[in-house]
Amino acid sequence: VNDLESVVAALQAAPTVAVLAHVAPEGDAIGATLGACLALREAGKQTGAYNADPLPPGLGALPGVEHLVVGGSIPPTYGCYLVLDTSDLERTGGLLDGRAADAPVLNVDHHAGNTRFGTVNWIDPEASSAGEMVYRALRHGGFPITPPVATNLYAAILTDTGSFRYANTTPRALQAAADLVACGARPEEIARGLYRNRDPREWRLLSEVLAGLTLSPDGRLAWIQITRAALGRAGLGLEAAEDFIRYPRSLAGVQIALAFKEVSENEVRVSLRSDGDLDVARLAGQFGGGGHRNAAGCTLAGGLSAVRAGMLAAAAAYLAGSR
Ligand SMILES: [Mn+2]
Repeated sequence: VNDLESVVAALQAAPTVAVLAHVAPEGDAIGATLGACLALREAGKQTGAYNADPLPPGLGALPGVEHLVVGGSIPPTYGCYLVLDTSDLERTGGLLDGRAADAPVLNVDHHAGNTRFGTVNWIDPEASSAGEMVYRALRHGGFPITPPVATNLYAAILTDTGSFRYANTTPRALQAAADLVACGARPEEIARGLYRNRDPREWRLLSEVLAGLTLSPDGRLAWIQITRAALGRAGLGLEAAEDFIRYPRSLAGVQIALAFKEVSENEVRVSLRSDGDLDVARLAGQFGGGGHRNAAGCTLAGGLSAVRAGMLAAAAAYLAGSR
């Protein structure tokens, strides 16, 4: 019995399943959560979808999003917990704290650094996304893939492959996406929901953030910062800046892009992006974080300028060592 089969068997056996994913969620976390939740519900199970943090813009149109419970805790009535896209227990944001001791935790994730915190652990770093893994589990278990399920899983794959542009755009990812379209996912509608459904305040925040875009003297590092003050002026939360890192990343010659997000006066969340062999998960790991080779993050205690200086020095040292 392999890990995929153990997950499928546990899902088939469980009458009640709580589905959740990591804090500061994006399209993969939420699409995989809702896709799994709706499919299990369709199969006659009592399910619930949970996340510790508010949704970033663009995800409000996903089918079933009205069922998602944000913040708070999960009622202790579930017999099984399906945790998606979450590399370690801490990144559930405490959602598992009230669970019954005998309820299995199914850990389904594609982060290579996953800490295997589950009762069953199915970790596949080759998978493009948690959405692709949920798709494989549903197919393997003969669960129904209705149009709303397909829509969520397609949105998950679309998000984590950068709209089928990143190195994880594998034959398997594309085959899953093709099958999901055959099951009723509508690519044009999903892309419009994710990328063309924006609030003007986001672009006002973006313009302020991009005004501060900075490159290292050698042009290999680029970074932005999202301050509490700028968020306050825009009237938005940090989740609005979730994908701003794409702009420093898109610059010619930039090998590592960073976004410094001021969570509070004394806490900064850092997002990192790279291409090819440059492993920003290792870099984030030096600061207690993790992620994928080309997309990672960490949270540091300290003020914005101190955190930024320390992180940029580490990134420069890493680049110097990899020349
Ligand atoms: Mn993911």
